[in-house]
Amino acid sequence: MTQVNAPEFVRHPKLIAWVEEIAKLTKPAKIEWCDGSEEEYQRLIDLMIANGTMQALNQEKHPGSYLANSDPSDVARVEDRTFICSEKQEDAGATNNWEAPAAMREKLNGLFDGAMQGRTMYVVPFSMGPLGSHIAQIGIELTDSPYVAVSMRKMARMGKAVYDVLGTDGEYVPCVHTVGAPLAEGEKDVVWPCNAEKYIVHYPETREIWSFGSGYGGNALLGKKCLALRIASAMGREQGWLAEHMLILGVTNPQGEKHYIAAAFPSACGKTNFAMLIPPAGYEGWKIETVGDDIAWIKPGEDGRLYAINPEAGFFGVAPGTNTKTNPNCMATLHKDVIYTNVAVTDNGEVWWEGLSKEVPANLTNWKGQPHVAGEKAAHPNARFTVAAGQCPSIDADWENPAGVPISAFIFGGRRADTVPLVSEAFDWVDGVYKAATMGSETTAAAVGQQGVVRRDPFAMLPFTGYNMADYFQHWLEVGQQVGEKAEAAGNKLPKIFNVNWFRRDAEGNFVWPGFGQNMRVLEWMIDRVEGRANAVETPIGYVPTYDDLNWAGTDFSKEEFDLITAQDKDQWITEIESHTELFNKLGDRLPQALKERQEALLNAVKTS
Ligand code: O2Y
Ligand code: MN
Repeated sequence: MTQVNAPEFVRHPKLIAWVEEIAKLTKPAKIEWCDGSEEEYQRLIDLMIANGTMQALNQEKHPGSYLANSDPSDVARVEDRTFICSEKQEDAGATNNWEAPAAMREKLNGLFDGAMQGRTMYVVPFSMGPLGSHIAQIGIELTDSPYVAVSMRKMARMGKAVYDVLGTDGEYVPCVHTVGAPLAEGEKDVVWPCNAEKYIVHYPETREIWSFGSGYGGNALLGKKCLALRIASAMGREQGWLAEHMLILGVTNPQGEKHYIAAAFPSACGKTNFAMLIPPAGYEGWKIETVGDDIAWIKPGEDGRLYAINPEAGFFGVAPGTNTKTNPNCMATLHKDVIYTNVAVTDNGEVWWEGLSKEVPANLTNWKGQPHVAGEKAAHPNARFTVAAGQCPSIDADWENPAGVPISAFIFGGRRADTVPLVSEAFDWVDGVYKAATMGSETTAAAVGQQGVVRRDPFAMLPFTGYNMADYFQHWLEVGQQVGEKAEAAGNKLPKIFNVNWFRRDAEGNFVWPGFGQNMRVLEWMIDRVEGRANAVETPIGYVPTYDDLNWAGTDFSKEEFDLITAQDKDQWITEIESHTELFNKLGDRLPQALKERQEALLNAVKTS
């Protein structure tokens, strides 16, 4: 059997025994205990360059940056291969794939048996959240992918110091990952090993993660979607906090007043752009600062406010569409030390993707490593960059504050061509929970499957809730109830809840709202609503601004365009609200009564308007 040889900085007998147990099962040729050092990072990068998994980019243009092209079959999260294995099926609920833990363990034991043969098993210690923070959680990922090991170093706090926090008996989430491509003696490796069969498995009750067959993103970097959302959401339910698919940003007005906002948009709907927004002309003196772009852990404070941390240390953002106009802060973040995946590259070693520039460079090699053909995509639509968050020019001074930042408002936003107006404010917490629970959005390339079809994506958490979605709604209602009571006692207020839709289209199919920096106008109105100084009109679906309630300084966006993007069509809304029944029926008896009542009241209000 492969020698485990734990280094002296690992002082946790149970952990060492677990590594031994997994090594016995997966039979790697070698075990490497990662220490998170720069030397180790560079050695793994060089190893991947030598075996063709990575290529160095032009080091003058992209210092410290590298490109990996995945297998064309392994390019996105695989929702239909993602499982929540709770003892009882109803605890996973109708929106999750489920299998009994014992049956799944048997299946995985078969698949993992010898799965790492001929490969090195890396032991990757990481903390989601600032090291040692009471909000942070520690994970140990065992993986046979050096790409995963180096990516984890950017996306989490990874390295030796994690073992200091763990000590001899600290708790950690065990995460086991294999690309599922054992190498026989003397067999030549492929550049992106993976397996056509994939399993992304979560045991929320024992808090374990097992991933087989993919080397890509959320399927393989197990701290992100698997731990920080699916497992953490289940922990949060037990412990009274929230793990959410949300960006966190700070807004400061010219008077120096600062508010933090958490916003949930479904995958690939502009969370990174919104988190790094630059206020447009007319907003001199305003500042947006970034705490996180994808995940928020939110805990009630004693003062009745909700405090949020970003559990991640990096950004794993969508490259296509990112450019100096749509997201200048992101482009500046990418100035060095980036791992790109599935973007195109010029013959000069510079990266390129659709939307980076108008002109397509000549002599481009596409994400499959072939000469680019005009009219085809050069980068994969889900091509990604992996980069340390600390490099972002708009990073907030408190982004690593272990206590978190206080949240003034939540935003929920889907991608909808019609029906849903630019912005509306919920009447109260329950109404906000209803709106978030029934949010619909057109699907994107972030996950494998049909794109552009409207599906219900409650709280933008459909693929990420680690337990029954109906219980998740109930949890949100209870947090609101409990925090609301504390807030009242302390003279604070619950965060307001808003809905947005940046993606409405006109009759010709063009987007009406310019989005990006212009979203600042909506943010200002929200902040003023929080402060009780902005006007709004009551409509059946919530409070909305009139044209005159938004600040149009520096733009010629017309009232006609505003009317188009804020129109509420009665028939569309009746169809919309009635269509929520499909989700509610799916969730069955555990759906909170308050949400059923809210649907009836809303439908009635729209019908009689
Ligand atoms: O994880 C992936 O493979 C791509 S999807 C993704 C990546 C970063 C942030 N969010 C998402 C998402 O699907 O929400
Ligand atoms: Mn996401």
